[in-house]
Amino acid sequence: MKTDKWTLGVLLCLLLCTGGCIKGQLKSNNVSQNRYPRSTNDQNAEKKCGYTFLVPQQKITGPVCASIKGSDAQKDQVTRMDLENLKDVLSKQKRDIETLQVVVDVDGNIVNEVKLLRKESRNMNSRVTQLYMQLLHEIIRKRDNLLELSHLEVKILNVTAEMLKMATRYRELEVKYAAMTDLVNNQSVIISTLEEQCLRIFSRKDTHGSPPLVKVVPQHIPNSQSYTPGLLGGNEIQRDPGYPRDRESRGPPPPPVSSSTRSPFRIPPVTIVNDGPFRDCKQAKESGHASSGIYLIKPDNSKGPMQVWCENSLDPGGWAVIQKRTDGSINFFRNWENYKKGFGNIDGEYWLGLENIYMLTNQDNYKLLIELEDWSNKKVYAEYSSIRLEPENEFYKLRLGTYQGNAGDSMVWHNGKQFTTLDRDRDSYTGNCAHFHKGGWWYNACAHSNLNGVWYRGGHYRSKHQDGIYWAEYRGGSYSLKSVQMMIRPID
Ligand SMILES: [Ca+2]
Repeated sequence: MKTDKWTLGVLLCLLLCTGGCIKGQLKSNNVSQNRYPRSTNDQNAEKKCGYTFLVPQQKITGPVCASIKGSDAQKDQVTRMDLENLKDVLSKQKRDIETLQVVVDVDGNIVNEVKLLRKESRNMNSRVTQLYMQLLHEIIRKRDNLLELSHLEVKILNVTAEMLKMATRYRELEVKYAAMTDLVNNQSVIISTLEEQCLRIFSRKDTHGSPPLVKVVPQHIPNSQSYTPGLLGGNEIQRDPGYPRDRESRGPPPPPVSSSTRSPFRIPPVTIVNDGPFRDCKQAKESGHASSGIYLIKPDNSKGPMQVWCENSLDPGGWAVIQKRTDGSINFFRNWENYKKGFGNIDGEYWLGLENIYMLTNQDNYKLLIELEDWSNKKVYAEYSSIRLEPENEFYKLRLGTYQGNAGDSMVWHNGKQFTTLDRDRDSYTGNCAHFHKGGWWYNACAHSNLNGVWYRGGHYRSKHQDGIYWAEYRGGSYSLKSVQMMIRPID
């Protein structure tokens, strides 16, 4: 043992001499284990420590060998181990990284999916918002509709209530009307009685201060007052030999007319002839126009043409209608200017106009035919051999020739009289006859004929004045005719 200790002491001394400070603890039989590498920086070099080994003196008998190669190999061996360890660590970390990469990849996909989902979510949100707005809009609209509907319902209820009130009122009025009708009927009977008494007492006497009345018992009353269509042959006109024959009534008589409102005249289809203007209807007919209708007529010396209804259904045709009443559709209570220029419908009720009649009747010798029909569809006529009007400065004074016909002469009293309207009084009466008789006419004081009066339905009318369409010598002043027609034609 003493020899070994010595050997170790020598070795340590050599190490101190050649390698500096070796930190460590020397163990027996295991010197190379866990040596630290030599420090190379100066700081460590300054901290070199020194050891003093007290080595027992011994007697060296042989050569001493010192080797430092063993420690360098150990150092290299440590480095490789570290590398291996490091490699292991690295490989482990690499695996961890790969694992993490996989995780990251998976997470990336998830992120993308999340992004997509978020985008979809945003789209869905906007869509939901849009739908929500639409829903709100729809709700508002429905609410408005409901409000409107409720308003309408309220209105309907109000109207219904109003209708019920009106219906009740209507029933009340019906009752009142029935009572009034009874009263009127009773009064009519009384008035008729009184009229008859008056006629007997004051026949042909005019009352002072009121418009003169014409006699209501006509001279030319039909043979049978109670008219029966079957007995008298329908609506055929009673004629004398001079009466122009109705071409369409030749042959068997027409069936009795049941409707009292049927037009008394034939209603031809409205023909509008564009030829012309003609001098008059006679010239138009002679030019080949055989149908009745609206023609353009321009008399000599007239300023312009006028429209006239030319009636060709009566022999010999070529009649220019200057006045026509059929249904009360036209108001004839008009002023001077209206009567001067004319008014109404050419294919219905109309007045040709005083100026036009004046122009026509002064270009040639004309005759006048007046056709009358009562409410039993009986037709009569009055024809005058000539007709002419004087100019406006003479207030269209009427110049008539001699009468013939079966209606009675209710115009002779008006011959030589000027025309009177509600605004131009040229009659012989102290008042204005046009006011009392409700139309313009060649009034005397006042009228035996009033063909421009008020169209009353049914014949006998009740009015304060004699203002119906009457021909006194036919049905009297209190009977309003159903239809009348005044026509002129040049004398052949
Ligand atoms: Ca007068």
